[in-house]
Formats: sequence, C-alpha cells, structure tokens
Amino acid sequence: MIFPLSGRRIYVAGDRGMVGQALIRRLAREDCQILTAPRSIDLREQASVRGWFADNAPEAVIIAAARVGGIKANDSRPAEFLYDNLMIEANLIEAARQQQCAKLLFLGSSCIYPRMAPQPIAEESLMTGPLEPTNQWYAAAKIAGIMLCQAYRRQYGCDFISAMPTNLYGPGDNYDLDGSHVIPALIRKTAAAQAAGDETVVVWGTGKPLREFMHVDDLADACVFLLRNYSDESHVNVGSGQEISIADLAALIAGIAGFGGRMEFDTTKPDGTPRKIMDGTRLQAMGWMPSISLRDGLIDALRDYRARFE
Ligand code: GFB
Repeated sequence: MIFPLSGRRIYVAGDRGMVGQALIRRLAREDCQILTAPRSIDLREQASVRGWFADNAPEAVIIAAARVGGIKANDSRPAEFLYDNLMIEANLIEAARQQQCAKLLFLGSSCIYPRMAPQPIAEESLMTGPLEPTNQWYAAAKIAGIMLCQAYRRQYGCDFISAMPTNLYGPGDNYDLDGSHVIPALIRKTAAAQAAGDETVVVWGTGKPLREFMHVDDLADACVFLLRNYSDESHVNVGSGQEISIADLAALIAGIAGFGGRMEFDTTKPDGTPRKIMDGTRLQAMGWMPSISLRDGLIDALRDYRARFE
C-alpha cells in the first residue's frame, strides 16, 4: 500500500454531488477524517480555496467537484463547462501543492477520448483524434486537469493522480430533464408516464448509441483503491465493462419500473458519441473489479428517485 488512509485528513471536494456523496459513504468505512468545505467556499475563486486549505490543512484531496451534466447541458452551456471546470481544478490542484498535500486524486470523464477512438478505449487513446463536439468543452477542461496533475508530479514531485470514470449513475443523481444524464432522465420520464397513465416515453436520439454505465458506489470504491495503491503519471480508466444501447437501456428501465408502454425516439435530439466503452484492463491488473450489475444498480437508482420525489 502506497498511501494508507488511516488517521488521514481527506478532503472531498464536491461533497454535495452524486460522486462526492458516494465518496463520503465509502470513506466512512475507513479510519480517516473526512473534510468538506462549506457552501460559501466558491471553488472557482482562488483566494477562497487557498484560505480554506490554509485553515483546514487536508493531507489528501479527491476532486469530485465539477460543473457536470448530460448531452444537452454540455452542448448548450459550453462556456460554463469549460471555465468553471478549469477554475475549480486549477485552484484545488495549486492549493494542494501549496499546502503540501501528500496525495490528490483528480476525477475526469470518458469524454476526454476522441469521438472515434478504437473501442474499448485504452488510456493511450488520449489526444489521438478530434473530440465529440457535444462535450468537447468539458473534455478540454478535464484533459487540462490530467495534465496539471502530470505537470505538478514532474516539476514539484507532487503525488497527484487522475482517474477517468465511465458514465455514472446512482443515488443523489440530478433528475432535471434539461441538465441530467440519460439514466436519471429515463427514470424520471418512465415514472412520470406511469403515474400519468401515459402510453409513451420519449427517448432522445436514435436509441442506437452504445454506452457503458457504472454505479457511483463502484466508482467510490475504485477511488479509495487508487488513492491507496496508485502513484503514477498516467490517468487510469474506471469502467464497468457493462455496455448497452440507449434503446435497450430504456427498455430495461421500463421493465424494472413495471412500465408497459412504448418508447418514442426523438431524432431531433443529438446522439453524441456513437460508442464509448472503456478498456479497464489497467485497473483490473492492479486488482480492482466493479461489483454492482447494471440491473441491480438501476433498481437502486429507481428506489432513490421514488424515495426523493414520489
Ligand atoms: O447521458 P448523456 O446525456 O451523455 O446521453 P453522453 C447519453 C445518450 O442517451 C445520448 C441519449 O445518445 C442521448 O441522446 N438520451 C436518450 C438521453 N434520452 C435521453 C434523455 O432524456 N436525456 C439525456 N441526457 N440523454 C455525456 C457528456 O455524454 O457523458 C458529459 O455530455 C460526460 O460531458 C458524460 O462526459 C459522462 O454519454 O452522450
């Protein structure tokens, strides 16, 4: 083990988001102290971030804070997705260096890879071709985050690492139909159609794109594993190996929810990347495996939606 967590002060940046919440649940099982910053600390503001680090002296940082969203939010708010993410990651990484944090884990996204990268996508595919236009702004910010960690490792000797999760879902997801990812959107639409007695659920795009989905609790477990055991320059893919088409996903959610109606495909909406499955070999070779099946994970996500909104 490179970095034992016992007794450490670990700061989870982005603790109010789905990933941050999962990290807090997972870290609660370790003998460490979990730190979070109050809402008044705007992570886009350098002075605010520096002040909080000086006052709280975290020993390790996990960057789960980000401006995130689904295909529509990414496509329609490019400036926010680029600027906010650049500022958040740059401020946190520089403050961690100044405070001499012993470890930092930066979280990116599978959209950093070229749109037409060979599948499954290996870490080496980074910057080998053009990005997917609907999320290139977010991707550019996340690529900069990876490179910041690499540059700080080279120049300052900081033990800063990066992990790239595949498409995530789970408890605490964002269910806003304009901003959300596909799973929370389809859960909400399916539950609403059922409640209203509607015959159809509208699915964006052709239904043909393929996506790999991972329950957020599996990601949190992988993060703890990497924090403890990994120290190198390359980012590491965190995938589930569970790939499905959007049409099949919609049918699976309908089946779990008990919705007997039809899917209607709105092809005026974008499909985005045709296929995006990660090559998770590197992390698996280190000894980590996901444990939550897509079906079980979706049952959990639907339960979360119903508990919060029905
Ligand atoms: O999850 P999603 O928004 O993100 O969309 P991406 C995945 C696929 O589901 C796309 C389709 O083909 C959508 O057209 N889809 C079908 C829907 N119905 C819906 C719906 O009601 N809502 C949404 N949102 N999609 C994101 C990136 O790409 O992936 C982010 O934009 C990030 O930057 C994230 O990287 C992991 O997989 O296309």
